[in-house]
Amino acid sequence: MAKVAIFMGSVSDRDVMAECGKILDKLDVPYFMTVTSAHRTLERTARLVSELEADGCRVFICGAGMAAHLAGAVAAKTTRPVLGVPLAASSLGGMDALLATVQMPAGFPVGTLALDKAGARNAAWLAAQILALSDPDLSGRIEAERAAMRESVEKAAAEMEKRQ
Ligand code: RP5
Repeated sequence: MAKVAIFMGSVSDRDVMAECGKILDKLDVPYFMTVTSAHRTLERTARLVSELEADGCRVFICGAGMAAHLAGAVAAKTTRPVLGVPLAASSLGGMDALLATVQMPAGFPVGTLALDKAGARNAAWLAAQILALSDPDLSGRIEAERAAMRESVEKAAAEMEKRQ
């Protein structure tokens, strides 16, 4: 059963949003990933949110570029947390998607992450942290991954300092 939904506005967003899935795989969090658009398939987007909610999905991650309304449209349909990943898909370099995603009206928040792959990865981490509030095993896996990151920085630092 998917605990997290990963939506993207176009198949052209797939390579960036796949980064989300990689982190959730690493943390053993079940997810459902698909393409659905706020503009091109609005009814499908609304239906997916209702169906996934009914099946137990707890966090929605939405990546979109240009006039990025996907996360906002999902936030309009659910009171569960919605995380938005703005994507650089136009000659405006992602500023268009960033503003469209972050500037939600009061009462319909979209937790907006960084642009592109950095945001896709952190959306997965944040979704996992939200789920971990009621899942001590997942909390432990997140702690273990953080310990591994800490160790890798300490190892790199020790090697760099040794060469001086
Ligand atoms: C957005 O428009 C999508 O999320 C994508 O980032 C961008 C361009 O979509 P395509 O024209 O490549 O399908 O809706």
